[in-house]
Amino acid sequence: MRSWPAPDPHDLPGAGRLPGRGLPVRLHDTATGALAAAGPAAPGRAALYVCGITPYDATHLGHANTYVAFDLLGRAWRDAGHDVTYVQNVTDVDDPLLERATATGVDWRELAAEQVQLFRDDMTALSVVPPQEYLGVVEAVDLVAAAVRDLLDAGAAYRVPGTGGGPDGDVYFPVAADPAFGQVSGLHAAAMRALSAERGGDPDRPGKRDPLDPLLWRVARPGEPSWDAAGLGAGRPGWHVECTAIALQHLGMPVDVQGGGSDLVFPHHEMGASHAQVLRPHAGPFARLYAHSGMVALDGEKMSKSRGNLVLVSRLRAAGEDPAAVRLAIVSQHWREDWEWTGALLADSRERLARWRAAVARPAGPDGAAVLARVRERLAEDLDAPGAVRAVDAWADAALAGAGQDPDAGDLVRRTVTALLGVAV
Ligand code: 5CA
Ligand code: ZN
Repeated sequence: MRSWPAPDPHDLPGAGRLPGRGLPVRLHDTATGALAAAGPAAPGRAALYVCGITPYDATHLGHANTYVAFDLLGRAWRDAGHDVTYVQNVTDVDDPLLERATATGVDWRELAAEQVQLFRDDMTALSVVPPQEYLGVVEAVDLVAAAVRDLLDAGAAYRVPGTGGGPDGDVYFPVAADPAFGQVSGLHAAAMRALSAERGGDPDRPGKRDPLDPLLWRVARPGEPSWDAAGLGAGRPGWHVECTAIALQHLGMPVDVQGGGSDLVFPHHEMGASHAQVLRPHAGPFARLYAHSGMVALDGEKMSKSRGNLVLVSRLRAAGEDPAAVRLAIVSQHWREDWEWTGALLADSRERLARWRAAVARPAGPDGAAVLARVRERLAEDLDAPGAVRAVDAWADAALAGAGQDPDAGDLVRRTVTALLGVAV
């Protein structure tokens, strides 16, 4: 699948475009609950997998928050001298997408194609650096089917009899097959079971060995899309194994960071990691670090497609909003915190952006190198973009008050903010 156009290389870090070099990045790891080094120790290749959208109701501010968060990571890595290999999927076949297509009388392929295009346009507008590999499940069915066959061959998959008139033979993954199961979320069984029911699992389905066992391959049902896969029969992939198969094929194991919103910790990232660890039993954990962004709320509730309380990036753009102000609103929040989208936040960001633009246009200001150093330091410490924003605020206030004699400061701060925060000033 086509991804989206990259920002102008001059607006990105790396390749000596900013003086000096960024610091090694530390991130909060969900699996350990502690800060840890993210990415290679010395400049090298950093492998990032971030779960992509299920293409309907794209792109709301919650989605945007997640992709901007991991874009900050990619930029900090580039600034530290790494080559970033970034892979992202599109869940273009899954129950909620099919349900929405049926409910609205649209072909599911058309719905997905139209929503993915909207997402591409929104990501481009938000200056998000595109993944090198952007893959839909439809394109990856063979890959996923091969992973499911491998699990069956390894004795780490089993078939379940049909229930409620459904066909026999849906394939499930026994969570007991992975000795490290539970390591990503660290949750107890009762919490796992509740989340499984809430987030696409089927803990009450009879015939499973463990209520938590997730679906790997769903045997074809009338009216549902299906693919004929050797050894599996007609059907379609389960959700978690899709991301595992794509990540293993395009990044290998371990990936440096597996990312997504915090609603993916369990079951999605727990199951995805277990699939990979069983498929490659001697390759260590699936990811060296699991990173999860906070949830964005609207009117006191998590922004979600099921609640319908959405603010769409495309609507803001259509209303004439500067995407740089939207991105600044996002980066002024800490990526791991839950936060609330409000009109006041956007208005503040608009005002802040205007102030920054006026400040960098001044003929002189306080030392720009100190701002670059402070922004790098804040980003390296668990992507503290709000700390970086405060540093730029302080500099801009001083510059606008006429302080400082550095004639290069405006240009350096403009390049710092554009390259590291991805906010075009
Ligand atoms: N296709 C799957 C991942 S393989 C999926 O979760 N798609 S999604 O469209 O539902 O979400 C895409 C990304 O946005 C996920 O990382 C999810 O955690 C994140 N996300 C969804 N809602 C919010 C929200 N309200 N706030 C922050 N992030 C969110
Ligand atoms: Zn995923």
